[in-house]
Amino acid sequence: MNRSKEPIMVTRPLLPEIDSYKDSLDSIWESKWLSNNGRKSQKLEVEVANYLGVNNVSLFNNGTIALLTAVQSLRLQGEVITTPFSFPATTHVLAWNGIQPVFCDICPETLTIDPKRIEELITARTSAILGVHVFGVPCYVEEIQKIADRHGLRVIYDGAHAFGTEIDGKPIGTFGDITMFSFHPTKLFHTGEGGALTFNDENLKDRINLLKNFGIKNQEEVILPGINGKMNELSAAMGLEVLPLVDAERQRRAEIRNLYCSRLENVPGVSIVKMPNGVKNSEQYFVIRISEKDFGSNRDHVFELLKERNIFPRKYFYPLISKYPCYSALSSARPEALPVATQIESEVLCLPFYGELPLEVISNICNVIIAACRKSQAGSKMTNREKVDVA
Ligand code: T4K
Repeated sequence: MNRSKEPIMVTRPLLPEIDSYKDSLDSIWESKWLSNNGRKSQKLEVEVANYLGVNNVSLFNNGTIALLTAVQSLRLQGEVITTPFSFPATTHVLAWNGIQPVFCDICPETLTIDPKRIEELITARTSAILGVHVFGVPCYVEEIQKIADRHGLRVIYDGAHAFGTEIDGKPIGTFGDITMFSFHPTKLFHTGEGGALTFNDENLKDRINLLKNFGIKNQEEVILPGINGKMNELSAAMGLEVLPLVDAERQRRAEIRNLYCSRLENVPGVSIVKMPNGVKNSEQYFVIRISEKDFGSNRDHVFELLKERNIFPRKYFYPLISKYPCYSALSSARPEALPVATQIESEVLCLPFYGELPLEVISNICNVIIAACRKSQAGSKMTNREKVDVA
């Protein structure tokens, strides 16, 4: 098993050579320009737009403030239909904008918001749909857009995990009104902390850029109640160093994913969260579900077994957002209204997934899971008498 003292985490940041980063810091020192739309962030904005294949990008200091600003920029109000299966930020940005989240169940295959359940949740107060391309798996973007068009709603996507995802060759950041990307160190592409919005409507650019800079139009006019969402130059410098490393990291992660898949594919009770046909994988997470009935024991058991071996997978996204005390009283938060999400939250497990991991470690993780399944199944086939004898 994992004999190294070094813990195996769910992810590790992709880091450039330190000397190369130091060189870019030198140029920041020389310029004495650390923030407020500096040269490095201007350059990164262009490079991110090229990588993501989008026309408009606005960089931010983190993904949460970017999403908060996206909601502001579209002047959303009332209610927004969203998924409970995500990171807290997705729903919190609605609450911070004085909007009531309305939770919609998810699809068992993609774990994204279920378009078949959206329309029944629309009321006169609904202003938008906020979907999450969770683990980089795209939402059903066509169906969602049709619903939005039928009811005059806006569409925002939380694409925190979807850097580089494409659907049939079409970049993920081109769907809906606005897409948010997170550049946190746990993300494939990162800027230390950071994020971005992408959008098709050129007219949104001024409003978004004003909102992320306190609403300052010029030294004499402040025209919107903005926030400080700007990316600083040290983060932008990190981004410029990390971006050229992303494709090789994706390739390496694809190798790791293939090994996980080949070892775990036929383990009873284990299902792998996969990209639908035609989708380019962002390689952000490797996610399995463990069905207790077929596996013989549950997700938490596997989590503990790995932890004992100094391996730390994560139960993203457990608990559901709808179970947080700040949202659980909402009628859409009732577990009966969210049967699929409620089932998934008890099954899901994100396994360690980053390029530096040796394939031997991946194999060892699979061995632990396979052995747990065999042992649990043997145990569940024993009579009670035999179980007492074994104990
Ligand atoms: N929407 C979605 C769907 C998201 O997943 C997120 C963030 C957001 C919105 C908001 O975007 P940001 O505002 O964050 O840009 C981590 C990240 O902090 C968070 O960004 C991410 N999602 C979430 C899925 O994962 P935690 O609470 O699990 O972080 P933490 O500190 O436990 O780190 C996880 C593992 O990563 C550690 O076990 C080790 C490794 N790690 C982490 C950091 C910070 C490192 O190796 N180095 C590091 O510097 O939330």
